Amino acid sequence: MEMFCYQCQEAAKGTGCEKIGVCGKDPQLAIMQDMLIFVAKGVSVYADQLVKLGQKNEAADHFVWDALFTTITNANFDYEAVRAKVMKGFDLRNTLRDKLEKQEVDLTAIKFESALWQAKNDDEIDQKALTVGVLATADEDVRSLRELVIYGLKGMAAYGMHALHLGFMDDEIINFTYKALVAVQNDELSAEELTSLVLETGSFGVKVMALLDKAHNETYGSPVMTKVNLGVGGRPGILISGHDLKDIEQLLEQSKDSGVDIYTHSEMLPAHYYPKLKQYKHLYGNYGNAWWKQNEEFETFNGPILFTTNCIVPPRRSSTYDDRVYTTGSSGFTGFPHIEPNPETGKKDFSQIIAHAKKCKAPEAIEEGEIIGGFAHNQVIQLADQVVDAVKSGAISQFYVMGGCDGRMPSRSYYTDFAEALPKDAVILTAGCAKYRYNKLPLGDINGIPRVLDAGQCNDSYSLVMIALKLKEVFGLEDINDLPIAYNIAWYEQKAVIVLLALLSLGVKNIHLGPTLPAFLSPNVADVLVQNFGIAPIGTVEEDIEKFMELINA
Ligand code: SF4
Ligand code: SF3
Repeated sequence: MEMFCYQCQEAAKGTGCEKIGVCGKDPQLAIMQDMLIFVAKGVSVYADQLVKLGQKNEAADHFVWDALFTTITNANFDYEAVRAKVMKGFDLRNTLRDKLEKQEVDLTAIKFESALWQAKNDDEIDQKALTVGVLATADEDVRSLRELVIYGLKGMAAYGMHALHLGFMDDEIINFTYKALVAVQNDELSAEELTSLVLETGSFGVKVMALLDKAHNETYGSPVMTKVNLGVGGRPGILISGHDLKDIEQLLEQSKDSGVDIYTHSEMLPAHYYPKLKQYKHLYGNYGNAWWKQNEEFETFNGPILFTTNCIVPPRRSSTYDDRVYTTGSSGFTGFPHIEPNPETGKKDFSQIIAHAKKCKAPEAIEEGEIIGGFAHNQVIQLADQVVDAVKSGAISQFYVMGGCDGRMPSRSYYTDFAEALPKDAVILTAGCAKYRYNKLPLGDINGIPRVLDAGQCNDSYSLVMIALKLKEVFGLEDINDLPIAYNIAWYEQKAVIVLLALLSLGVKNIHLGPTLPAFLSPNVADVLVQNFGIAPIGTVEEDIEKFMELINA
C-alpha cells in the first residue's frame, strides 16, 4: 500500500485508494496531505490552550482552516505548495508553544505526537508522513468516527474560509475546530463520546453555513430569481469555477472595461443570483456543467480558467487547455500559476488572467437557452404565500431535497431518472453541483413555481433548511419530519459531509444517501446512523419513490 485515502465517494473499490487516487492524487501528494492534517492537529493542540486563556491567534485560525480546506478532494494537487504549508505549520506550532511557555502555562500533560514531534531534517518529514495517515488509528470504528469528524471539519473550514474572505468570522466555530482536532487524537474518548462529537460537528456545520449565508447576503444582497444564459457571446471569456464569491467579485470589477466576458462554471453558477454581482453586464452566463466534465468543456471554452476552490480534474496528456488554467485560495495544481492576495491589502490582482483572455478566441457554444435559479430562503419566503396556497390546494403534494455533489460515476444517472420519474406535483429543492443532473430537464412549473428550485451552492443547503423551517411554522407542525419533504442527497466530497451532519444535527430523519454510502463508515458506525437517523442507501428509482411516498403519507 503506497497511500490510503477513503474520504470521497469515488474511493477505489468502495474501500479506499491505495496506489493512486481515482481523483488523480498520487501517493507523494496523498502522504503530504496526511502530514498537513497531522500538523494542523499539532497547531490545534496549542491554539486550544490559547483559547482556554481567552487569547485569539489569527495566524492559527487561518492556518488550520486553510490546511483542512487544502486537503478537500480535488482542491489542491500541488505537492510543493502542500509541503510548504506543512513547514509553515511546524513553525507556527512551535511559536504557539513558545508563547504558552512564556506565560508559564504547564504543558507537561500534552502527550500528543502531533504537538511534540520534531523533524531533525527535511527527509524525516517525508518518512514521518508515511505513518500519520488515516490508518494510524487501528480500531476501524474509532477510525471511522474520527475521520467522520475530520471530514466534517474540512467542509466547515471551506465554508468558514469563504466567510472569512468577506470579513465574517465567528470565533465559536474556529474554537470548535481546535477542540475537535484535539479530541480526535484522544485515545481516552469512548465511541459514545466520539459519536456525540460527530453530532456537535453537525451543529457547528449549521452555524458555519448560517455565517456564510449572512456574509453572502450582507455583501452581495439576497439572491433573487434569475435566468442565466447558457450560450456564449462573441468576445473572449474568462471562466471562473469553485465557490469563492469574493474572488468573482474582484475578477468582475477588474475586468469590467476590458472587453472580456466572465462566465461561471459549476459551483460558481449561483453568483448570477446575487444583486451586486449580477449588475456587472459582462457577467455573461454559465458555461458547461458539473466539475467532472471539465476535460471536454475547457477545451472548447478557448479562454483562461480560474479555480477558486475544488473541484479540479487533472488535465489529460492530450489537453490543449492546461496552459490557460490559474488557481487561487486553497486550490492549486502543479504548473498552474497561483494568484496570491497582496499581503498588505488582501486584494488579488487578476490582470495576468485578463491580459491572457484578450489573446484568446471567444468560447465555442456547447449549449443554448437559459436556466432559472436564485431560490434561496429570502426569495422562497417572499413566494411563501404562493407556495403555501399550492400545497393547501394539493397542486404541490411533496418536496424533495436533492442537494449535494455531482460526480462521474455512471450510476449517478439515477438522479436524472429520479427527477424525471417524480410525480408532476412534486417540487425539487436543490443546492450544490448535484443539480446539474436535472436542472436542464424540461420539468415545467406548478402555478408558476418552477419544479426545480435552485437555492445555490452546496453551502446554500442552509437555505433549504430555512425553507423547511418556514413551512413547518406556517403549517403549525411540531417536527420538521412531519412536513411532506423527503431528502435524497448525493455526495462526493467533504462539503457534503458537513451538510449531511448539519441535517442530522437538526433532527432530519430518513435521508437517502448515494450513489454509494461512504467508505469511511465502518459497518458499526453505519449501523448507528441507520438505527438513529434512518439513513439509507439509494435503491432503484421506482423503489425509492415508493418508499418516500410511504414516509410522506405516514
Ligand atoms: Fe481516492 Fe477520493 Fe481520496 Fe482521491 S480523495 S484519493 S479519489 S478517496
Ligand atoms: Fe461540487 Fe466539487 Fe461537491 Fe459545492 S464542486 S458541491 S463536488
